[in-house]
Formats: sequence, structure tokens, C-alpha cells
Amino acid sequence: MQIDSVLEPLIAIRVSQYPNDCKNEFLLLGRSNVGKSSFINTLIERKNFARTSSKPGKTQTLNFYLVNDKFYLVDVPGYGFASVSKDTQKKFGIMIEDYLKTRENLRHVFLLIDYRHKPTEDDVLMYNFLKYYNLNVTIVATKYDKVPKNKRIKQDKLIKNTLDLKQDFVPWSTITKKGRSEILEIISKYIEEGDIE
Ligand SMILES: Nc1nc2c(ncn2[C@@H]2O[C@H](COP(=O)(O)OP(=O)(O)OP(=O)(O)O)[C@@H](O)[C@H]2O)c(=O)[nH]1
Ligand SMILES: [Mg+2]
Repeated sequence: MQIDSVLEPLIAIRVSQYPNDCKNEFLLLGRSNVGKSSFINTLIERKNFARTSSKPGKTQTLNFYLVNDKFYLVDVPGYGFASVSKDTQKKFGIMIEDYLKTRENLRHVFLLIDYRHKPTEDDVLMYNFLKYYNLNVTIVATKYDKVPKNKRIKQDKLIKNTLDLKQDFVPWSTITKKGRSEILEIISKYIEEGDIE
């Protein structure tokens, strides 16, 4: 798949503000600072189109990016960062839960985890929650470029064991663009299968 166009995001907090043109949606989930917004930029090959920051808590709303006039990438606030206040984290949590509970055009979830670390308790909870609700999930391990080659086998195992993963995850890097073509293929597959227009 080729990316031909991306529109400025439609921004929503409440369900009533979501786009209503019934296109397929792909949701990005993950800890704050894991690289959700960067993932969008790499995928669409636009620098800082989705706003990113080295400080956690950058994305504060649901942002719907319409790609190729065909599907939405949905960027959301991250979870689980102590420097983001409890009240704010709760608000973010409700925003995401509302989306997950109501969104019929959600086709697939990309759950991002940080390749450098053991998945956190929140990561495990989120993954189990998604599986429980029978959502299609791909695990994407970001910041792959930051782990030296000789540590990768150990890291692969740690991630698979901690999440009790039965499938492979996609190693990802915004620096080398590793994983990009694989993710585009996954999106294409779901669009072909699940056209809801
Ligand atoms: N080296 C490297 N840095 C990355 C990668 N992905 C993201 N980053 C960096 O990680 C930081 C956080 O990225 P964001 O995309 O803003 O993270 P986010 O998940 O959207 O964070 P919130 O909006 O706070 O939830 C930025 O400084 C990015 O440049 C990657 O694959 N490799
Ligand atoms: Mg973000």
C-alpha cells in the first residue's frame, strides 16, 4: 500500500465528536512515551505531523487521521506514566474505554510496547483486556534501534513470556523504519476483508 494523502486530524474527547463517515479504524494503544504518535509519522512518512515529545503526556485527545480517504489511524493518550496526574490518567482511561466499548468500525489494534524493557503491568492488563473483548491485536515493539543485536534474543523471550504471546510481535523503529512495510500489509489485509462502506 502507498500513502497518498493524510488529513489534519479530527479531534475528539466524547463519542459524539467521533467521525461519522463509517470508515475502517486502526487504533494505537500503549504507554505514554512509547511512540504512538511517532508511529503515525513513520507510517505516513511525514515528520512531526502527529505531534510527539520526549516528555510523556503529549497526546491528550483522541486524534483521527484520515489516510487515503479510506481509513483512520486513531492516536490516543498513553497510559501509565507517574508524571501524569492521577486525575488526568483517569480522564484518559475513560476516553479510551468509551472508544473501545462503542466503536463498531474499529478493525484492528496496534498495541505498542517498548522493546527495551519488560512489558509493564499496565501493558499486560491492556493486552489481556483486548483479548478478552476479542479485538484483533498486533503487538508492536518500538525503539528496536536502541537495543544492541546481542541483547535481542533475550529481549524477544522476555516480551513473549511476559505477555504470554502466542503470535509474533512486530519489531519497530522510527529511525530505520523497520516494521513499516509489515504494518502497511496488516492494514491492507483488514481493509480488504472488512470493508464497511
Ligand atoms: N530511537 C527511537 N525513538 C523513538 C521511537 N519511537 C518513538 N521514539 C521517541 O520517543 C519519544 C516519545 O514519542 P511519542 O511518539 O511522542 O510517544 P507517544 O506514545 O505518542 O506519547 P504520549 O502522547 O505521551 O502518549 C519521542 O522522543 C520519540 O522521538 C523509535 O522507534 N526509536
Ligand atoms: Mg502521542
